[in-house]
Amino acid sequence: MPAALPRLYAHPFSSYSQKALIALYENGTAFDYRNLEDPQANEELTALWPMRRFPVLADGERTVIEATSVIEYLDLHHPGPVKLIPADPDTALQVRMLDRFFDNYISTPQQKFVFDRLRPEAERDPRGVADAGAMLDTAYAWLDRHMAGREWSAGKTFSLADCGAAPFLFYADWTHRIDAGFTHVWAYRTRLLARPSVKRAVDEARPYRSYFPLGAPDRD
Ligand SMILES: N[C@@H](CCC(=O)N[C@@H](CS)C(=O)NCC(=O)O)C(=O)O
Repeated sequence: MPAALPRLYAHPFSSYSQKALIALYENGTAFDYRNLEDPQANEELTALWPMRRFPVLADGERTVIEATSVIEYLDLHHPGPVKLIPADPDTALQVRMLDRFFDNYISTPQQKFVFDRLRPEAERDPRGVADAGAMLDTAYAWLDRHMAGREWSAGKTFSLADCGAAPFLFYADWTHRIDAGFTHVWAYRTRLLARPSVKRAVDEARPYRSYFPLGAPDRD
């Protein structure tokens, strides 16, 4: 009997899900998409990971939480032609560092805006949202300098770091606009969106744009 495919618990509109999906699409990895639109998939997710944050990958006896770890796991156990974690240890270190940058300083403040909007008005945190906006501005400015002369965010090839950068910069601009003066960030965001794996993830998420709590703009 052929081995069961790894199962990815994910939602097409979720940025962290897209991060893992882009890695799967890059390598054409076969997987069972447990789309969280399905209540049954939600029940399975709760049983696997009580935190209920997604994506989660289940592969045989293994459960892998956290999008970064999902991509590291795929690289190790289901490798394909595209090496998302470079073989050279020092380049891999740079990739992991940039991956942390995109999670902590682009996605985390972006999610602050979204989670805050989902709260009842009386429980909102305007100071926290203002701080998140300031963090995004600092992160955009740092990234603009970092991306000068680069095609991808770490090393010379598309990597784990770019898998996260794509959805995070996509939604970050919807949430708290990237200043037009940050030309290197804009060129990078455009390059990411032209990548077939990213384009596919963005297209699959289109039917769910009404879910964006801040109101999806009519672009991208
Ligand atoms: N640290 C997690 C974050 C995952 C995350 O925040 N996922 C969001 C969707 S983009 C989620 O699970 N939202 C549901 C919730 O917060 O209950 C990772 O890297 O995978």
